[in-house]
Amino acid sequence: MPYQEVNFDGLIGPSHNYAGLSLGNLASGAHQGELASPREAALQGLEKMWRLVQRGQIQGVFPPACRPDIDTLRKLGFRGPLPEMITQAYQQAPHLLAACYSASSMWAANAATVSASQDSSDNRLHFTPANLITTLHRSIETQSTANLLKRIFNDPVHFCHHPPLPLQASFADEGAANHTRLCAEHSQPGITLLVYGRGKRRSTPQKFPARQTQAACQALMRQHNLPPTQVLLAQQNPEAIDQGVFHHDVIGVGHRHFLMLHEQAFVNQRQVLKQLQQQWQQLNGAAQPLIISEIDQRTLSVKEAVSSYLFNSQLISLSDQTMLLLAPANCLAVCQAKSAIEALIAADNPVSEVEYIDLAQSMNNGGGPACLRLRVPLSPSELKAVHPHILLDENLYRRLKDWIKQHYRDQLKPQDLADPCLANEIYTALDELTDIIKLPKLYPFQV
Ligand code: SUG
Repeated sequence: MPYQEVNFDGLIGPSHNYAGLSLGNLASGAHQGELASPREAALQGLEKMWRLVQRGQIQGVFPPACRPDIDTLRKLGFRGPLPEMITQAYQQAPHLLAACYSASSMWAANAATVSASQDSSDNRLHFTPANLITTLHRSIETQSTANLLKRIFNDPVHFCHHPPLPLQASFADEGAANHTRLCAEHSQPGITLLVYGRGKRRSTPQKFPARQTQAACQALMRQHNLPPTQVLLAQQNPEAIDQGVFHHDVIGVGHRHFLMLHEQAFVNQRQVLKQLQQQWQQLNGAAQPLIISEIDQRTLSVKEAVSSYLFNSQLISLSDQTMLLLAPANCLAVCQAKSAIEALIAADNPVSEVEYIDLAQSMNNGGGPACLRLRVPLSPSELKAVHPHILLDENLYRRLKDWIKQHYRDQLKPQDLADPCLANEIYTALDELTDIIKLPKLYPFQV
């Protein structure tokens, strides 16, 4: 079996709801307070994973983080047995209760930055869990993500786990959503493109936070022992951030020798892409060109890119030279996005096919297909070292589907978080999940 890029998707947790927690993520703000369906959300996410298995991909499942996060509720000063803490939090600070209940670990693209063993000087795969310090609800994912990654990639011969970057604003880090690995083949060394929104330069967004910093990207590059000639740092266009591009993966996606992005993705974009081509040439010679498809503002405005989430599609290798675009169904409702996809398929590039996928529940919180997955490039022996029971096959797919149907509520609104029964329902569900995926004592309530 050759080297491959394996997607690990966050299984959408039973507390999925619309709490409007993410400033600068337009969908999160627009759907605040609406009725969510955790069951539908989890089934949509699972169907996406299963579709990729059916298309010949290896697909992993990350279990959700434990919610509510009792430890954080305690740190915030709520006391007593859990039902009491929940009541106090709901009465005094419902936004804090919502943060402690958020199912945001589903967006696995923000779980960590991952570097391939071919890119690192010690030939191991490197993981740094993202500190996600820009928002409270996401910052509380880091510790459980770090534990989970160590359980799943549990072999020091192949995998190296770093601590999260310092919990300080100048090291704000949102993981792989701002990271693209470009390579001729997965078995070859690649170029690491790291994108930040806040650096030394003056240009910063005016309305919304820049969630990734230049200093964080530099630290990741050092941690992962990446040769500087194979790394390129680029700054996100602050005007795009102010229009809702809170992560780079909302405006660009790359896979192997193909990069697709909006013309307004970066500051000094022409220069960045020139530099990228030079580094690519130095690494790969002329045998395999890097193909860059830049979509201009007239074809698709930044606003339309954000509403359709076209650039949050996944690119999947179908063969050496052809790729599938797994696009959010929202693209069908934005005619400029649909036309851009048709033009992309007709043009001279590896994208040969599109499939649309309905992820409406996650999309309403600003999470498209690419947000839900963490890409891990794995050699055959590295793949063998991965905890096998989270790799999706028909049996696991069916068991997870039944598990979701049995345990998830069909409807959840932010007020329902005050219901003390919800926490117990979730713990019962998660306890059973750890049996299914054979990860005993994963959650704090189990130890
Ligand atoms: O961090 N939404 C997530 C969406 C993350 C998308 N990921 C990538 N682009 N890779 C976020 O903004 C909303 C939760 C709420 O409002 O309830 C939220 O956290």
